[in-house]
Amino acid sequence: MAMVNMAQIEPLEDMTNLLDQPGELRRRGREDGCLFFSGLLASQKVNSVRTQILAVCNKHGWIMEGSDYTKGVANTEVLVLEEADPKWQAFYNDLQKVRDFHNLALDEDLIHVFEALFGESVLPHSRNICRVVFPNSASHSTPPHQDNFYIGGSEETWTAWIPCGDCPVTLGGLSVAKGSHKQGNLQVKEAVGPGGRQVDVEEQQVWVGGDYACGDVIILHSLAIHQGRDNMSQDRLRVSCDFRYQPMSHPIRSDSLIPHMRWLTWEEIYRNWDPEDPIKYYWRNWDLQIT
Ligand SMILES: O=C(O)CCC(=O)C(=O)O
Repeated sequence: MAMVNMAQIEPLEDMTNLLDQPGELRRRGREDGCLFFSGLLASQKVNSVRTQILAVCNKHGWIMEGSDYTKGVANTEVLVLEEADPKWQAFYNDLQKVRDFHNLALDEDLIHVFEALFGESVLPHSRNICRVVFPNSASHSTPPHQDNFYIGGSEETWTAWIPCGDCPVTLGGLSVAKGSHKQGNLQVKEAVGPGGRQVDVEEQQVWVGGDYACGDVIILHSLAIHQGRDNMSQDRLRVSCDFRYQPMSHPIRSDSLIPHMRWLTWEEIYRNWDPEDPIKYYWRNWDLQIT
């Protein structure tokens, strides 16, 4: 669905300085349900993942012919919407095999943020998500939702939303309803767009959002309402990742460790990776409470 109206939007406020003050970081996290970190990730690393994702887009004919694929200019003859479309499935299966996409979720600086927030060891879920949003797809933007509906397990699970490349407001990006996690689990109804469900948002809700630069990360509590902004660019693909994290001591629902969409197994995803790659099955020897 097209994004819901956001009457009040506060700009993204950088919380990097709170990483040395975990008490204050947790207080802000508890208060707002989201925290933004400017330039947390090395932009070269994120850009490399972006280039690899766009190479898969190019292979599937989503990039304007004759253009430099790394610019992400969409083939305007194609409009692929997530999930139902078999073209999305074919693309997504290739994408899930990209090793550096999964490796980005395990970035040390990202893990450090969650260690500071949780005050204990971090369990990164392996069900990593990538989204590629076409221009002229506003009717299918990600509707306002809470991740806990999809993830289950611990409510103390947080999502890191990472734009792969600069993501000005015109390209879409993520907006979070500030403090909305305090409302608890909300009633869902059917909606068009990724996930296929939405929650209602109060008219006077204050949102957080704005322009993102490559390397920026916003993290949000599993009950925080958030939505994808419409991609209003003329011709650019919006590329982003969603990775999830929780305290290691909390229970995790088993599907959070299964490849997103369940179209492939880990064996299929790992087939062409280095057999000794340490990020394969990184969670298997950990003592987890899998439910
Ligand atoms: O990137 C988007 O459009 C929304 C991502 C999101 O909300 C999610 O995966 O939970």
